[in-house]
Amino acid sequence: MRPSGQLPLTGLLFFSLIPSQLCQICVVNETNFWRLEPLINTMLNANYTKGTLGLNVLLTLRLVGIKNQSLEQQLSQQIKEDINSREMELTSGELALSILGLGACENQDEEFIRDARLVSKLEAKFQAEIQNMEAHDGNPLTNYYQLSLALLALCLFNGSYSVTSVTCYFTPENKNYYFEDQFSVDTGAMAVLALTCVQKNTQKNMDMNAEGKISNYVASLANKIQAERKQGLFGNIFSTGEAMQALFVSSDYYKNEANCRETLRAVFDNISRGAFYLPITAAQILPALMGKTYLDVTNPSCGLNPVKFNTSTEKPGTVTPTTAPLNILVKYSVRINKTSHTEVTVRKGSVFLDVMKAAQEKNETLFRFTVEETSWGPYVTSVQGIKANNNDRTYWKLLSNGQPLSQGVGSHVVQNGDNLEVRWSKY
Ligand code: CBY
Repeated sequence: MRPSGQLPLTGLLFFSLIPSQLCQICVVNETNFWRLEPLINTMLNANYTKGTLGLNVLLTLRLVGIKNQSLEQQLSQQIKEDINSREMELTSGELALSILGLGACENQDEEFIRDARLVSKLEAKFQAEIQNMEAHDGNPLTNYYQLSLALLALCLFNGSYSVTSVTCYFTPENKNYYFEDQFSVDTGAMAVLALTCVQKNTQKNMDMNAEGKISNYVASLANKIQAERKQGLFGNIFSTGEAMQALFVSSDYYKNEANCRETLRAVFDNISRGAFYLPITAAQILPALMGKTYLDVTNPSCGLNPVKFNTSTEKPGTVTPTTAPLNILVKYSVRINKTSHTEVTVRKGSVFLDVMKAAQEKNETLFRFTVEETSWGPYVTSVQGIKANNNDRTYWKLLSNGQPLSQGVGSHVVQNGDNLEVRWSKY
């Protein structure tokens, strides 16, 4: 065959190898990079006291190609130490994120993944989640967001999982995709990414039945995500980055440029209002804005073409108020079967947690509570000694003026006259 005759064929082959997702990505162009700088600075200037706090950040730095060797090294070191010292306590999602971050874009940490046998340990944690569902009315040890992260990491890093379990547990009707009948966009998005990876893998084995089911799940979950669209966002601002990733790999939504413009406008608006001041929030939205998805972590082109941003090394300081601090008065209540009310005075600019502390000081019996530190800030684990429990799907729900909050107790700033509530609930 003449060499020239091969050219069109090679070209065809080349184009057929480009993942179809490439045409459907909604990405921030270089002239708008400055709008992303607050996200980068948040990640670069935060204090990472524990390995788990930096999990999403390491993954994003590598995936997006933000070169900062000293931070990368510090985070990877902390994560490894965390794995060595508290391997048994790590949840499935934490271990999955560790593998994704350590293993992203081919680097020396792969050796650690292999030597510490992280993938087989994740297989065991994934199994334990399924066993817990079997023993406790379909409730996993953690949640479906973490189960999806685990499946994604197993799929990308050649772990084993049973396709039958996947088709059985990941049906879009499963209750674990919902919290109090509300579809969880974060959860659905992570499941779409995991199932898309599985779909590509099963294609090799030609199991037509499972393949068909999984592609139906992906399509149905992508529709549910799109049904949660509100002014360009999906769910809320904190689920939008992962929802974008899911839509990149599963739908034509961003083929329409107007859809992309609408999402980016809403996201830029939130960036300028300081919505992403927690490192995890910045880390979860940035990959999508740079046109990346978590499926790219094992892509040979991962981390190539590093991006250059203008970064500052200023620690995000607290804003000094221009006027003297004022006090505000808020109502606070704890609702179990009956409701206990109080009123407390706190400084202007206080967060929900400050109100809870003030109430606790007034009446320890009624308002005592415990929190656990997470990468999202403090999570309320118990009030009046009553503890949230995943096996029963119970939790302490936060509300202000009757509306559920979209931020945790450490972030939500309260206003004068607010009616705040923590309510014993089932999700
Ligand atoms: N990550 C996880 O395991 C968390 C998964 C997640 C879907 C997560 C949101 C999404 C994400 N991107 O990480 C999630 N929340 C879950 C699963 C849960 C449940 C936790 C219990 C379980 N089974 O694991 C539960 C109980 C339903 C839940 N979230 C409760 C709450 C409320 C916490 C109140 C408290 N007791 O402190 C709260 C404040 C809602 C409320 N009004 O009560 C809440 N979650 C919020 C607001 C959020 C968002 C945080 C946004 C922010 N800026 O602080 C969230 C991003 C997140 C974290 N929850 Co939940 C969802 C959103 O608004 N988009 C894996 C791990 C390895 O990191």
